[in-house]
Amino acid sequence: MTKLNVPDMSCGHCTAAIEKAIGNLDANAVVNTDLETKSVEITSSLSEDVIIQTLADEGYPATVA
Ligand SMILES: [Cu+2]
Repeated sequence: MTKLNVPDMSCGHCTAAIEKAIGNLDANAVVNTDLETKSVEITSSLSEDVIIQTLADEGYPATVA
């Protein structure tokens, strides 16, 4: 499980975009977003580096929590 801080995640559109981007790469990924803490927990076969790069490409820079 990878836990990330995603400070620019601010609404349902953001969480949907993040879930979709990860889901496009790993259909079996489990993505739990939390707007209150601006954090995302991802359980996936994707590497942490790939996940962070994917979120950055979507416009959501992320750091490991
Ligand atoms: Cu948003």
